[in-house]
Amino acid sequence: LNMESDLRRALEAQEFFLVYQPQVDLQTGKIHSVEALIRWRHPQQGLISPAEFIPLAEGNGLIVPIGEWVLRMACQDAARWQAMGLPLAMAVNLSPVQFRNGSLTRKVRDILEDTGLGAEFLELEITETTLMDESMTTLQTLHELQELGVKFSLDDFGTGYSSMSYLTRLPLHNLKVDRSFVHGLPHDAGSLAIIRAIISLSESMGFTVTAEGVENLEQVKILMQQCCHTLQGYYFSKPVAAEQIPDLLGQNW
Ligand code: G
Ligand code: G
Ligand code: MN
Ligand code: NA
Repeated sequence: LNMESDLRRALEAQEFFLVYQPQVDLQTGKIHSVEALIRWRHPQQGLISPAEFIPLAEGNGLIVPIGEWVLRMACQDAARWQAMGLPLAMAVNLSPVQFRNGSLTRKVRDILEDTGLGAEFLELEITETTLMDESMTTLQTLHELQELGVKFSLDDFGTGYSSMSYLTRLPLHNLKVDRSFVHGLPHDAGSLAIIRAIISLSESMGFTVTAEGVENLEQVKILMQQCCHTLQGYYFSKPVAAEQIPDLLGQNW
């Protein structure tokens, strides 16, 4: 039983699929974007979580072709929704390893061209590890992608170790408050203090804020009071198959 060799064949064997989790704009109460999340249906073991196989794929480099497949499928779906008159933005998670590879910009450009999706509808979710990477390739790639017109969202914000100086150096558009802070709401004063600080910081720096892991109405109410821009979590919807997205768009929260 070797997950690594199974992972090598999984792309070709079409064992990966994407699910999409809605992101709700608090001003309108409507879904304005979705986050693409990869799943692996293993022929013997069933569903394997990306928390398990992404680190493995990062270690052996398979994250590069897998990540490219994710981008292509997600952009294809977003372009299809746009053709149906549903102008949803698409958020895609990128691994630091994809930035170090050197061909990311070219791949993103090709995929946008092939699918016809406008760059402004693509939001790349990156982590502090990517921003702290001092390699020339990563820095150059970040700036090339910015030139292309895609947006950057900083994922899991507040859980990294780094200083915050990188926030001024790089072209971010949105901060995603890590779900561990949202989980503390409404009762934990410390979590609330951190969320308020992140929102206040973002306002002064011109970033929007997404709260992830929103699970109940009390959390929604507090995040509204704090003027958080975007909410994501099981309260609104779990990640769903592409076919279910058009129906969810009619919902008004
Ligand atoms: O969807 P789920 O909560 O099981 O995801 C677990 C982790 O896997 C999260 O940290 C998420 O960001 C990551 N993940 C999900 N899909 C992708 C993907 O397509 N690429 C990368 N790099 N990470 C992903
Ligand atoms: O690291 P990243 O933010 O990309 O991870 C997203 C993951 O969070 C997805 O795998 C998704 O399944 C999970 N997730 C989404 N909404 C919720 C939620 O409301 N509560 C919890 N606990 N996890 C969630
Ligand atoms: Mn994410
Ligand atoms: Na996150």
